[in-house]
Amino acid sequence: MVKIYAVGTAGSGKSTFVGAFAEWMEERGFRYSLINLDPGADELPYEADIDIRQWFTLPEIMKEYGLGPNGAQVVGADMVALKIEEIKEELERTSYDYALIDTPGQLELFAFRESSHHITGKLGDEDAMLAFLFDPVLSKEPSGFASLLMLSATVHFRFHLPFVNLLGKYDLLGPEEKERILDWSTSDNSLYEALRNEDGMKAHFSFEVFKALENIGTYRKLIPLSSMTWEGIPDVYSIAQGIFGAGEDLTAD
Ligand SMILES: Nc1nc2c(ncn2[C@@H]2O[C@H](COP(=O)(O)OP(=O)(O)OP(=O)(O)O)[C@@H](O)[C@H]2O)c(=O)[nH]1
Ligand SMILES: [Mg+2]
Repeated sequence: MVKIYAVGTAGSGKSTFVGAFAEWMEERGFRYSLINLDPGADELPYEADIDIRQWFTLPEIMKEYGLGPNGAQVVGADMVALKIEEIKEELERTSYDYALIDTPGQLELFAFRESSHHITGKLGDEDAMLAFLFDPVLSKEPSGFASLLMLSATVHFRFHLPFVNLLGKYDLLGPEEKERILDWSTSDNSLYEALRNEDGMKAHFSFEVFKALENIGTYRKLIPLSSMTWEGIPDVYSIAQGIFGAGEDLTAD
C-alpha cells in the first residue's frame, strides 16, 4: 500500500488536498484509505477512515495535562506515535492500494519530532512518500520561495523518503505569478537574479541560502496543485505510480 503524507506549513492546504485527492480517486473507482494524524483538526474536508481524534483531541490533552495549545500539540504529536500500532492494524484490515495521510498543522512537529519517524517506520517507509505543499503567498517573494525550498530540503533530509514539491492553491495565483514561481523552481539562474534584486542584508543572506540550496541540489520542478480545480492531482498520482507501481495505470484511462 502506497502511503502519501501531506506535509506543509500551517494552512498550506494539506487537509483540503487529502480531501480533493480522495474525491479524484473516488471518481475513478480507485480504492484508498484516508488517515488523519492531526489531533488539533477542527473540521476536516473529508471523512477519515482512521482518525486520531477517535482516541484523543487537542482540547482533551490541554485539559487532562493542564497545557496550553502549543504544549498540547507537542504531547499530541508523541501520543500519535503511541497509537501507531492500532492505526496500523486498522489500515491492514483494508487491502487498498493507497493511503492518504494528513499531518498536523504545525510542520515542525511532524518534521522534527522523533515520533514521526516511528510513525512512518511502523506504517512502512518502503512504500511511503511525502507531498510537500508550498504556501502560495510565501512563494511569491524570492526569499520566501527560497525559504520554502530550504524547509522542504530539511524535511527531505529528515525522512529520506521520495517526495514531491507542490505549489499549493495554484488557482489563487495570477498568470504572471505562476510563471515566475515555476521559473524559479526550474532555473537556478532566475531565482538567483530575483534574490539579487531583493534589498540589502536580506539579499546577502538570501544569496548564501541560495548557494546552499544549489549545493544540496534541491532544484526540482514544482508541481502546480489546486485542490479546487484538481490541477496537479493526476501528476501526484502518476509520480507515486512511477515510484511504486501501485494501483491502476493512469495512462490506461
Ligand atoms: N483557493 C484554494 N484554497 C485552498 C486550496 N487548498 C486549501 N485551500 C484553503 O486554504 C485554507 C486552509 O486549508 P487546509 O486544507 O485546512 O490547510 P491545512 O494545511 O490542512 O491547515 P492546518 O491543518 O490548519 O495546518 C482553507 O480555507 C482551504 O479552503 C486550494 O487549492 N485553492
Ligand atoms: Mg489540516
